[in-house]
Amino acid sequence: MFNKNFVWGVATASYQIEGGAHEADKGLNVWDVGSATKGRIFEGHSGDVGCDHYHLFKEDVRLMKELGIQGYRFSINWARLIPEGTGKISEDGKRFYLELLEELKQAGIQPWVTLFHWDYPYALYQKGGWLNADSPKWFEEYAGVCAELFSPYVSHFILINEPQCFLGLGHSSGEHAPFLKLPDSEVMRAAHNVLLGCGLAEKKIRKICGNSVKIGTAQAYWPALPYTENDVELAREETFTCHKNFGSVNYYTDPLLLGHYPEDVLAWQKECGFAFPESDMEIIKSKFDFYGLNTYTGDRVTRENGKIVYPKPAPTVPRTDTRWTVHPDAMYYGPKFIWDRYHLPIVYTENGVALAEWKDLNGQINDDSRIDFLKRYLRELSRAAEEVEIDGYFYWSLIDNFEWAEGFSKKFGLIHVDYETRERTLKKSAYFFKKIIETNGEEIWK
Ligand code: PNW
Repeated sequence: MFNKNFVWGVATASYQIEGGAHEADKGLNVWDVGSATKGRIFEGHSGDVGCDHYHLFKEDVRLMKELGIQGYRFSINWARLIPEGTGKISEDGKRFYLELLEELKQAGIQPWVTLFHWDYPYALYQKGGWLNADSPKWFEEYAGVCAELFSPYVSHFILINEPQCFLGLGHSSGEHAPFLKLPDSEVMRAAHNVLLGCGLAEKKIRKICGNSVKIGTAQAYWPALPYTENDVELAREETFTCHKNFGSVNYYTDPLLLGHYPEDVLAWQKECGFAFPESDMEIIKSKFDFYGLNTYTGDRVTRENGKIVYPKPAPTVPRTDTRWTVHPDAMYYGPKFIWDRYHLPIVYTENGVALAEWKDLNGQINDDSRIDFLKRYLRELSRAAEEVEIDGYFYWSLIDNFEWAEGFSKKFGLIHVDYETRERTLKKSAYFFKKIIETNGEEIWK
């Protein structure tokens, strides 16, 4: 059972859907520049036009309304609003987001606004990006502008999306823009600046908005899962172990919410010669209203000869089109581990599935596997909701879109897009999601 104020929503991100990369005085971001670089993105795709949401947002809001969507999570393209990243505000950027927010208001849809979903202003990147000691202040200024301009409309601000990805994939392994492969000590510095930026932004938004908005982040969360009830504690411990990489949630949310880095991260930082003044932790420590989780699956773990191991999933375990396993109990154990550690209401800011699908000869997308995925994952989530507070679920994504390094080849949407005509078509799963919303989740048991 989901609580009676549960929010059923859908999520998107600016670079993945907007297009309009060169409209008006918009500044470039690292993805605009990166995706122009051959060889990095599947078959040379780019988000230059994308779903053309920049021009078609009214239609997209109309479709959301038709589906009964209650919350819409989208992100602001920093360089569309502030072309140089700091300083002058673009009139066109401001107009675009205010029109979108007005449209959502008319449709009765709550806006959940992500400030940073990876499209970092190129002008700031050229000054060192997150490695520059001023970068936390740049982010604070931007957050302040968004709060001043948009807070009359906004119910929730999500400061950042998935530091695990834009630091781990963007600054360490080089798979995502800005395609850097920095030494660990430098990535730690960038991560620390991101955390300082979040701490400053949280305080800035509170100062401007008081309690009129709720604040959180969205974390990429891939929990370790047990095979049996006997392995639950092992899975919990493994979920919060960093293993000298940037992928865990507690690397970021222990500092933000508990006021200190995890022990194993501190040891790793020391080993790499990365240090910071202790007073930074006071800036970083924040008061969030909810804990946003993006979960697609998790990895099963067990112990062999006293050591934690990740056995290869059996070939019978279903895989999605991104090859991720279908492990619905990620939505049961995952939120329980987070609740026990942080005691904050949980919101699923993303969950969804990519399928290899296409319009059939009758012009329909009969994505029964997506419906099955929703049932399986939401059944586990409803089980967790009996034990811990879960306040919302945002399906990723409203619409097929630019899936980063995979270009348009991976389709997560409830809505299909013809990338030549930009025509939208509701998939079968969209109608199923509509019924889920109408019944506050009861539809998943049918
Ligand atoms: C999230 N992983 O990314 C992002 O927030 C979205 O922008 C994206 O489209 C969506 O999930 C689907 O991929 C992730 O491999 C990308 O661990 C990769 C991973 C996790 C999340």
